[in-house]
Amino acid sequence: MSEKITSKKAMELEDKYGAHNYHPLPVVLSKGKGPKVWDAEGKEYFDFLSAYSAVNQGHCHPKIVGAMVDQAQTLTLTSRAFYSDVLGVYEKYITEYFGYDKVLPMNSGAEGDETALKLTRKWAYEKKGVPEGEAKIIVCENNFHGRTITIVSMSTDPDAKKGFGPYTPGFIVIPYNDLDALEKALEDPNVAGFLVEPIQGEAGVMVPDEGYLSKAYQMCKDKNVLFIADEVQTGIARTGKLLACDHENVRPDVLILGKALSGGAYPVSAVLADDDIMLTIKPGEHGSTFGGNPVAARVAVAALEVVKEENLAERAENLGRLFRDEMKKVDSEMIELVRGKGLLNAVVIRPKNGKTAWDVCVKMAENGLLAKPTHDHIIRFAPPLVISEEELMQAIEIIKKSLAAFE
Ligand code: IF1
Repeated sequence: MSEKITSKKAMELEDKYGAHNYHPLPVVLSKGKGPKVWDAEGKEYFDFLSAYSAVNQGHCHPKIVGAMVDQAQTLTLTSRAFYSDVLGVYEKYITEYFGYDKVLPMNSGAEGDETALKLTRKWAYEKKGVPEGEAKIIVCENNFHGRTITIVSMSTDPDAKKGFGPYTPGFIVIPYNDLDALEKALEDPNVAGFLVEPIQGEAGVMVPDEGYLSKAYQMCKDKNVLFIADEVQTGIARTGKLLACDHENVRPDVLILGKALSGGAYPVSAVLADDDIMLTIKPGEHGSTFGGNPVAARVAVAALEVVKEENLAERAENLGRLFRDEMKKVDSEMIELVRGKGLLNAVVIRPKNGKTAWDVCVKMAENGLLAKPTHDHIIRFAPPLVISEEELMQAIEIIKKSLAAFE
């Protein structure tokens, strides 16, 4: 297994033996460090996807890897049938870090969302007094919360949803960034929660109007409805604050984290809430074999410490502003729009001579920068937050040069 293979061979193997549920760019990665990755032939790239914002702390961060290796050599898994001497330490750390009474540890982002949905339903029956089986949760059009049956049931994306029914009932879908629609949906007394991404990632980095989150939060409060923030992608310094909700001083009732909670080292997700909500779930009612395992616990503490020690939120805020300013100055007919917050940005591409966002991404890869198109015409630019200003400027030169190739 240690023998190195060529990029060509690696792609052939994935194509032949792996399910065809992805269509990757033709780049085979074999090493990463900080904001950079290298392919099997040793070609160097800036990583402007960061595994969809999981690698905010940079690839193979020594502190995170150090914690992981140390714990892996000591104790990896106990199951939750027993206590471990690191889980409680992590739980104290993360709850104080984000300011909640309790945390429920899971592994993937989708599991975090599922946990939040179950928690919200349980709270509705036990605390709000919604009749059993009648709870509804409001979600937004073009949401992305993962891939489980229930989560695709809330989806409005045909690729994610079609062919996977029958679907889980109990959701009300409203347009994103539409407070009137929210107000109307909140009239239903059986509504238990409003699940929202503070910035819609998969939809193409859709930033809502200023005030949307704070007003939505207040409207939920007025109706005794839980405000549930999916910060799996936006959270942990990516948008220039610790949480994207912090931009509007909103404290979600239920907070979902994933991805960068491990710095990309390990699947770690979490749901945070106060006792009144979290304690409605009792022993035996929810959990997972790996959730909160010792390696995950150590990795998450290290990943969160790195965010503070290296001022990643502030870096994202400043470098993000620089990125958007520089991109707005680029003279290319193919740039229709630049938007985003912190280092979660998107450029909307105007196709030219049949060349689309995909072609631009292929060209950028040739020139040493990796990014991924979403929805045909949008390119997401989200480098690790540890990227230096000098490196960011180098990366911007690559983007300019790549766009110029289509002029
Ligand atoms: C894939 C998108 C990003 C998420 C939010 C929960 C999850 C995600 C807000 C689920 C996951 C991923 C999954 C990844 C692609 C990616 C993605 F393009 F599909 F939408 F990031 F923008 N909530 N997003 O963004 O987390 O279960 O995957 O750990 O390949 O599906 P997960």
